[in-house]
Amino acid sequence: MDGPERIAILGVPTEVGTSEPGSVMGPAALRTAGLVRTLRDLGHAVADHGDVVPDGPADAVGRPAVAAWTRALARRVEAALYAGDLPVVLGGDHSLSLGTVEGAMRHCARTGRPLFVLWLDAHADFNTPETSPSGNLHGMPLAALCGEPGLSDLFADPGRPALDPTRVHLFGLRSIDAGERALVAARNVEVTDMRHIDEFGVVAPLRRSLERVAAASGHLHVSFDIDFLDPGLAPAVGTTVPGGATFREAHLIMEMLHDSGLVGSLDVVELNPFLDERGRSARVLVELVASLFGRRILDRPTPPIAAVPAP
Ligand code: B3U
Ligand code: MN
Ligand code: MN
Repeated sequence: MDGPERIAILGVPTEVGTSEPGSVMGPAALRTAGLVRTLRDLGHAVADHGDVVPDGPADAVGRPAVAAWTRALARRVEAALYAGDLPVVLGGDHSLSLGTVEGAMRHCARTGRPLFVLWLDAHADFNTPETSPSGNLHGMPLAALCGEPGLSDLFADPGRPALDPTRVHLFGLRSIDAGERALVAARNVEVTDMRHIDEFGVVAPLRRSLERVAAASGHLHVSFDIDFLDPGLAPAVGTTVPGGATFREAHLIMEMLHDSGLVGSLDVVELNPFLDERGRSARVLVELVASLFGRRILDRPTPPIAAVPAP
């Protein structure tokens, strides 16, 4: 991401993956909070493509409904990437990432670039129908994408290649179910949990990850679940988990992502405006997305570790 970007905004007003109603209003709230204007003011060419329409009967529920969104969104994301745009997908619950990532994977298959996924989230979203305590599909997208059995009906192409779990980085984890803990370990998913962030900060683990993507000339997809943030900062979320990222931590992550130039697609998910306080959470998200797209305090990137003054 050097200089102005062509950004394609895609709204995905879905809440079929969760039992808490309200995230269907997420795209509208992010637009109301000024997301499009803010990105334009930073000099980017922003096209708001409106809301995606699910590919199937309007009254679908459960897994067929999730699959209908996945099919429609995967096509739109693939087309945006093919056109040279950077898709910014506004959710909607986290099951929509099935579509963003399937679309990005198709694009990567064409370009030959490996896909890496940075999953900013309080949760692992690595449940399967067997391990899930809730049955909610927004707790399963990563397991599905990484090819765990029993979830292939959620994709446009049930025979699609799986996402390599060793190229997935869970960042900000602080709530994980027993079954998904075992799966995440067995599949060698990279994990930076909140304890690690408390002990060592966000810079070292993120930098290591970004260096790996850069060395492989990879496409980095960032999936930003609002519950990555502390609920005191962003209360508009159905499944709040205390002890999340501060504004300063999240802000630095966004600045480092921008400076890396590696981000090829972005989801902003799980904003539930019905639970917000006077638009506070939506505004925080817009601020953070602005930092990811180049808003900075002074014109200086994070220095290399060697240049950081010794304590
Ligand atoms: N792990 C739990 C809770 C959860 C996952 N993602 C969200 N909540 N947002 C589950 O239901 O799978
Ligand atoms: Mn999530
Ligand atoms: Mn979450």
